[in-house]
Amino acid sequence: MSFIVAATGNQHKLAEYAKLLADQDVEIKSLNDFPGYTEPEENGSTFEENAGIKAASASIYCSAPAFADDSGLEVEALDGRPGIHSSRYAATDAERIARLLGELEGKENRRARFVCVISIAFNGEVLASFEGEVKGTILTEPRGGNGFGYDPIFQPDGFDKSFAELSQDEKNRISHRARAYAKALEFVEDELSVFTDQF
Ligand code: ITT
Repeated sequence: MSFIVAATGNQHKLAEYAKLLADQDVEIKSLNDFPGYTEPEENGSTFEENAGIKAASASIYCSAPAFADDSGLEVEALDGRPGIHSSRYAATDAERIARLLGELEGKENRRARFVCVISIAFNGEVLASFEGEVKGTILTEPRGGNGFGYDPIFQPDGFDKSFAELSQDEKNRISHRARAYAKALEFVEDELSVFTDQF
């Protein structure tokens, strides 16, 4: 296998993957290397379905093995919302955070988890999917300027800082994405070539 495509239009995710993959013997390309790609509609009803849709579509367009992640924040007191709708919850990160904090107002239970499912595909077929999670609590107001999305209001268990107060390296040690990635990496290194021999 000569390279793998990180199929995400989210530059923050891409930056996290670039860091995670830096030490590995796997060349990573991004969708920026394949101009003209139109992202597919994420019309699945689970993280896994949506990750598979994104990875399969990119693997066809790029004629290469591709991985994608679908991720989001599940809040207990909101019956798991925003979940797979995390990126569509409002127009901007600030508005998404404001909406979530508003919906949690007056609720005692602030438990939540970030979930990430990474799917790996080739020739339009999903070969494997891997899930990672990190549990924590939702803060009452945003803290910190690093990261993206809901990071400023999520405090992982065992830390007294929000995800946005951690450095990228610290977040990459414990995040849902890093945990899914660690499982996916084993597959990429040990088994992907079985499927991509002709690549
Ligand atoms: P791609 O589909 O192109 O990868 P996206 O941002 O639309 O980019 P998702 O559909 O997987 O990705 O939506 C994930 C959303 O969940 C993301 O936009 C954030 O709002 C939130 N999210 C996921 N991982 C996060 C993280 O590590 N930190 C903060 N928010 C995160």
